[in-house]
Amino acid sequence: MKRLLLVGGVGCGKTTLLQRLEGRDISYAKTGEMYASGGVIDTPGEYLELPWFKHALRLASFEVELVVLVASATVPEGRFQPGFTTFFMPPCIGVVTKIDIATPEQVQLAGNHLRLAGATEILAVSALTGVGIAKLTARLA
Ligand SMILES: Nc1nc2c(ncn2[C@@H]2O[C@H](COP(=O)(O)OP(=O)(O)OP(=O)(O)O)[C@@H](O)[C@H]2O)c(=O)[nH]1
Ligand SMILES: [Mg+2]
Repeated sequence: MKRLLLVGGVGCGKTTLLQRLEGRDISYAKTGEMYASGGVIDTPGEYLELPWFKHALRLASFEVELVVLVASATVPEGRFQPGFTTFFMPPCIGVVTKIDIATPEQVQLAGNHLRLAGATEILAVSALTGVGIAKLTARLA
């Protein structure tokens, strides 16, 4: 798997997605600080949501090959500013999570927010059921 930086709002599903990508058991654990697992850097949602943490995301992005913007399909408002990806040097893709509990319209809306943020491609997954994970894994290989 490529070296990744996972970025997204609080509770959008970054850590659960990482557990799924690594084939580990799914268990909820609030992320309290930025940490690396294998080649993947997982970040607390607060790093995106609280302005004074944002520089830490940019610094971390220098360590990775790909930034993954993660958005929950259940959150109707965008968590990323338009053009947010200009903040990063590596390419940025978008992943819509929690599609198992969302309508197709919600999935579409979350994907639109990610596109507006600058994600060049969007994949939709459920980290809980595994839907879409094979395609994402192939993209990240
Ligand atoms: N139904 C459903 N729930 C999910 C999915 N992914 C995550 N969740 C749930 O969403 C909640 C938050 O998931 P986390 O993976 O901890 O979210 P996070 O983005 O790492 O959150 P922070 O660490 O706070 O930034 C947990 O209760 C997960 O079980 C999914 O694909 N489907
Ligand atoms: Mg987390």
